[in-house]
Amino acid sequence: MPVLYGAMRSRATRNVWLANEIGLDLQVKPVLQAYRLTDPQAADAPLNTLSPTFLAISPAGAIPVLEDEGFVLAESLAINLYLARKYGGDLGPRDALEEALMEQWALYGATAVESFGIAVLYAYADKREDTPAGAAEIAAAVKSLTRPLKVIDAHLAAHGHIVGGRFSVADINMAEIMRYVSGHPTILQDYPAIAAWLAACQARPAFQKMWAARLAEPA
Ligand SMILES: N[C@@H](CCC(=O)N[C@@H](CS)C(=O)NCC(=O)O)C(=O)O
Repeated sequence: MPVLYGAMRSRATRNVWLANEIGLDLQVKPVLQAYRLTDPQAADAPLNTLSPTFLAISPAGAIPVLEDEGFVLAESLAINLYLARKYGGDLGPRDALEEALMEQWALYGATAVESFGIAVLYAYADKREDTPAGAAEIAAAVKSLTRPLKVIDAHLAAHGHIVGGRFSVADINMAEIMRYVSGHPTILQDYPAIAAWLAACQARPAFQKMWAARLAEPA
């Protein structure tokens, strides 16, 4: 059985969502982000991203990490592409062209969208949106997001899904990145195709099951 080292309040959610879609028995072994603990290096600290035993598996000290039949893989989007190819049937690519497109969109989401989405999410989550620094941070992130969100909105308006005209791992990867962006209360009003697609993705039972598990984990 594949094992995922991670926490539900981390990018592991995208892997758990995919596993739920497939019906894959993915065992989640709890590893917390070190910053969530008062003393991550205390002898009785739970397994965390600074624990030597975790660093032996993942030198980058980041979650999630997958272990499958002795094969170790980091990077949440790469993990999803791997799981979809190996276990996901039609959720994965049907051919080399779809595979390339799924990689293209995952990389686009990771490089053009994710960090700005996270900046927005944290500014609101930390209630800094009305401070001068917080407002400036949000404005800068929204500006950087304008071009990629236009591209993705037009793509979804034309095709309905990220790749292949069907729901796939490419939608899960982009939807989880877009979830961070949607931490901004109004930004998606300007991108109606993204808003409709994201709502449909998040209405899926496999997302709802993942989300319930995420909410059940203490912040
Ligand atoms: N690009 C990586 C990012 C991994 C990452 O930064 N994970 C965060 C949690 S979502 C983490 O483990 N942070 C470790 C820490 O801050 O100690 C991925 O997608 O897996």
